[in-house]
Amino acid sequence: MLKKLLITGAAGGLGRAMRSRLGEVAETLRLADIVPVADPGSNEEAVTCDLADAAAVRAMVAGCDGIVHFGGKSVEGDFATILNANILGLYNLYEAARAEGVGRVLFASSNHTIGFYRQDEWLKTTDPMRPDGLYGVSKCFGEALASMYHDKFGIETAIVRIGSCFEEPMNHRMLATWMSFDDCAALIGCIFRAPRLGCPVIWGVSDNDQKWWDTASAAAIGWRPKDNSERFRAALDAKMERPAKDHPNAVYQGGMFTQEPIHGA
Ligand code: NAI
Ligand code: 15L
Repeated sequence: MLKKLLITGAAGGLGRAMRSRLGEVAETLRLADIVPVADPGSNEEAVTCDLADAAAVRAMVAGCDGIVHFGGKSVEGDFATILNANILGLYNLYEAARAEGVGRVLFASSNHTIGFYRQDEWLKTTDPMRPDGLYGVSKCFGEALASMYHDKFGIETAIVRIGSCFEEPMNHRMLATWMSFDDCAALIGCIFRAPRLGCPVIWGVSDNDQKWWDTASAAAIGWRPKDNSERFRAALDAKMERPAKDHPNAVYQGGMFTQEPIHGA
């Protein structure tokens, strides 16, 4: 069990969902975000911190023995925002981890590192990246940064390419990309309990009937996702039309992100 686990982006969707599920991973959770984190409990500390502020990030990391990095811009946006939150912010985080001797990180990467692959393609973690926008490119940078800090300084990172981690899939594409909150929490437990981690890329996806990604690298650390999006299919069919076969949500793994403009250009 960790003494103190830092969760960045703790006020966001995943941070809020994971808070109550990580009691067996760490004695204390340090919950950090650029916006105030609500209602810290007796085993929680709340920290307000902009990832772009190197000194504040160093203070946020000090005293922690693991990091779950959810913080940053989580969808497509203008380059200045992505640059500060996801590129400078991640550099600041790894420099702080190095200075403070934190040895293990979960980096929340994304399926948007490979979003321009088509949905009839089966991917391994070793296939070349095909980002679908500036957000995806920032996650490609993050994966490369994590790899460098592992090779140069021995900091271990689980690079988790999350599909769609929400309460339930919100459209037909997400039947293939969905990861349940419980599977995500179990994955975090496996990452911080593994005797040796290294720097694997792991597809963050549940055991869905429909999927596009080879999850073997997750099995190596003992993660066996249990949920399956199939139970939501009938309700989705009743709620919305399936996308036409030439619609981006039916063609590309990254769905509509492939159609986003370059914001602010
Ligand atoms: P979210 O947008 O709900 O949460 C991100 C949090 O980061 C927010 O609370 C925001 O205030 C904080 N943040 C933004 N800029 C910041 C900065 N400069 N300094 C400090 N904090 C900052 O996103 P969500 O859904 O919780 O995702 C968490 C992470 O997982 C993100 O990095 C996202 O890219 C990644 N991810 C999530 C997926 C999902 O389906 N939920 C899918 C793929 C990746
Ligand atoms: C992501 O990377 C986003 O953070 C999340 O909000 C979803 O859009 C997800 O990908 C997805 O592709 O469904």
